[in-house]
Amino acid sequence: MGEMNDIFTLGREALHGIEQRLGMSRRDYLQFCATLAVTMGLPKGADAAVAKAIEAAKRPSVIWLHFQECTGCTESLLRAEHPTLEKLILEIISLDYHETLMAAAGHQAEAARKDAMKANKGKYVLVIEGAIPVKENGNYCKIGGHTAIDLLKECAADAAAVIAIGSCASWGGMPSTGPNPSGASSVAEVLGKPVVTIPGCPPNPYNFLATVVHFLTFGKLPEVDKLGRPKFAYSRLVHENCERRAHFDAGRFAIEFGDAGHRQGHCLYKLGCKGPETYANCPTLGFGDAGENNWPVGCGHPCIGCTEKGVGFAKPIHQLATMKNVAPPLQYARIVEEQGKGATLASAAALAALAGAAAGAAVMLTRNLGLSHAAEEAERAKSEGKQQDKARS
Ligand code: FSX
Ligand code: SF4
Ligand code: F3S
Repeated sequence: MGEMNDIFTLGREALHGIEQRLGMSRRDYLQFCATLAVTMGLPKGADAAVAKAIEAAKRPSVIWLHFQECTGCTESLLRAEHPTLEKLILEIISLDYHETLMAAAGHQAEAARKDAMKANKGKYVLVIEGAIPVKENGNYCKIGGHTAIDLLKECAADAAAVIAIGSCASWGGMPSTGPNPSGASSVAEVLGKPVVTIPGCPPNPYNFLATVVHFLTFGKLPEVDKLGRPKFAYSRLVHENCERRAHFDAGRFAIEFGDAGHRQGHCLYKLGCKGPETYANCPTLGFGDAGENNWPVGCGHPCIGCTEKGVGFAKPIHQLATMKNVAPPLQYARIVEEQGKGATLASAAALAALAGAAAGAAVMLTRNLGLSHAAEEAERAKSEGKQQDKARS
């Protein structure tokens, strides 16, 4: 009950204030905080800390720059229902510069950016959407007469935190697709230092929201992996949490779009699904608050690996994914571990035998999975031919 008490110790007045500010009921607000805390993988009770931080924190100033991209990142944020972007802008962050959403244009807009940077020097969060073209001295992307390279460097110099949102800003994304004529590069490459990245094309807005709220709650950005991705969102393969995984394990695959397997929700691996080599929380989080299954595989399309550098926009869409884990672990931890007993010779031998069998099985599995579409089709035609012959005789 400790955690329950925590969340209920939030002052009624504060909650009433939140009700007014965000236009959501107390219940919805607490639910929203709990969802964000769970998204971040925070321990029990953290929902209260999140709620208190949002309630009390001065809204951090956010400067949002657009470079080479499609604005899908912003669009996906606009589709986040809890809270709507409008509430997010006005109540959780102070979005002082955003080219798509601001009414100002031209010199007025430039002035707004400079003013926000000056007023919040060393404290603002800089969000970059889009890749930065570096070929021809950056001439492929200019805003207000400045190259994306210069704008990024200028705005990053006094930022408290830099977040690269979307795959374009995180690692080049779509604009960097070979032969990458403009030299589209990531934020980290241009700044020459690591930044937090929220890849995805577009990324899930909750991963961005959770990152900002983490900053608000704890005064620092969340723990990240080697590619700068928050671990709470990118530490599991899509394949690990996919609702079609049972079909994969049972060898039931869709072979082409619209076939019986596809209609029955079978695994999309043979259509090129990159879930087995892509780290993201899409299957567990879903998109657009439209209910469960609202993510690429849930809608019947293979994952293209949009969050994964070297996979999305790099590998052909229908190329088979590289399997990272083809076999289940050899051994699961016991629920109650016996103390003080080393492995006996017999158990070591049994384990070694198991390992051999598993390796063999893995090779077979990989071979089977590697059957080309054409070979599969030929096999199918052959068996159908045999059946027809049978029926005739
Ligand atoms: Fe588009 Fe964003 Fe893709 Fe890129 O999202 S959805 S091209 S990741 O930068 O606008
Ligand atoms: Fe899901 Fe794709 Fe893995 Fe199949 S291959 S289980 S569709 S993630
Ligand atoms: Fe992207 Fe794959 Fe998720 S395509 S949105 S990482 S399911």
